[in-house]
Amino acid sequence: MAIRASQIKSPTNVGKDVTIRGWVYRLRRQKENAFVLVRDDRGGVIQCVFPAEKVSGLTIESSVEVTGTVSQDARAPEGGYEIKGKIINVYSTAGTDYPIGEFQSDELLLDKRHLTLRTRKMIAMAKIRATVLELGRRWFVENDWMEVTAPTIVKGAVEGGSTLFKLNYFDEEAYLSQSAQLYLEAMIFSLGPVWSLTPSFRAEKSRTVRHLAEFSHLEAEAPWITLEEILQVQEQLVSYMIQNTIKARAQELAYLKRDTSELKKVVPPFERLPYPQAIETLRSKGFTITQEDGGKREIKLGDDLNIDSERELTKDATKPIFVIGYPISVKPFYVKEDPVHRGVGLAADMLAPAGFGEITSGGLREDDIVSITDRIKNEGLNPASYDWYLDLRRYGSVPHGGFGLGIERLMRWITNADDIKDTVLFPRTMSRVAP
Ligand code: NSS
Repeated sequence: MAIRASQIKSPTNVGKDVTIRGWVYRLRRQKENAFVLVRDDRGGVIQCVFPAEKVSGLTIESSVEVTGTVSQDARAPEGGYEIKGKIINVYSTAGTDYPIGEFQSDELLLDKRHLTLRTRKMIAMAKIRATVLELGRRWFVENDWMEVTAPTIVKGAVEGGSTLFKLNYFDEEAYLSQSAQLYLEAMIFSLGPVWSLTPSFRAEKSRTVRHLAEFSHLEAEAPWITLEEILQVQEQLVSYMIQNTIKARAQELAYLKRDTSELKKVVPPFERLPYPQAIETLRSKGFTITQEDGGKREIKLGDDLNIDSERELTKDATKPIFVIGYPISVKPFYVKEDPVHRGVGLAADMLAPAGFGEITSGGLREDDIVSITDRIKNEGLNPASYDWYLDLRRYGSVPHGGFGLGIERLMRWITNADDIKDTVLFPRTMSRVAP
């Protein structure tokens, strides 16, 4: 039976015959011998040595099955083991024009993403991503949150109309979901604390290193929860995901040259920074924002935070910071207004340290039928489209809340990736919907 490279590299295998299946990753021919690096189906690589004439027609990325004897040789790359090849079966000889080599433009790598997935960088990313997702699920399971699935074809906006993707749904107008939140809100009445991992879609018209048109959205919602409890869930969840990822994926993070010593510090509690204090800090640093007419002015109370202000607030932080109590004017219709401090939203965003920016957003939901109907109208949305959602306020409304976490935003921070596109296998952006 074929085994993987990592299973082969052990002193106990020396002298034994093994079979490995994979793809030709590198090929170096010398006069007598050829050194064939085979990559197995989980990205492990081992050198196989053959008499040169035995592999004369072999090409990079051909699929092969190699049988041979394991030997230890300090000169062998990838850990000092190699296979002295006896038999090579070629499943399929790859064309000699395999487009991915050592030096390619980022654009070409994205155009050929289906092949770029075979690079070590993408294999490392994919493994870290799988671990991050596994840990997110595990945290919720261990803490008694129930997994649910919400639809991604919907009738209404959650996060504003401007980023909605329209869809012709059997001649009816529908949209791709921006967030599962409204559906999770419906579920808490009979299922208690729930969570979901679904794709969310945003027609983001700006090209940035932290926006995708389709992203993996981890969302949670619970009845009778306080804002402080929502923050605690988030800091525990994020710390758990990070601490266990850096343990489980130390090798892959090292490959990506991610120094994890900073990430080791990410443990609860995270700082809670009241929004007015955040603005005050920015003002004390003379922070300005660009107005619509291109002019600059000093940031003031009432302004939303953008990536630049988030970077300024977190540049010296080692842990994420929660900014709490944003003005409701900059937050969506569903955010609950503080009954004591009018105009203040009972909502918080988690900002990752060192300028990675917002990775979660959440808070309490407006649970009063009159207030939420007004807020829907004020946002220019049609309450009729939200009638089912308003039922949740008509029949046994409860204080409740939750949050959403962008998996790729978290991944970008964990892996220190320059661009969010690096954290997803097939990225979707304003300028890219293929492959
Ligand atoms: O728009 S959010 O800030 N909030 C919501 O969608 C809530 N309805 C979630 C909830 O409470 N259930 O998005 C939440 C997070 C945000 O903090 C980012 O981490 C991520 O989703 N996000 C994105 N990631 C990548 N690309 C884009 N375009 C994007 N938009 C949001």
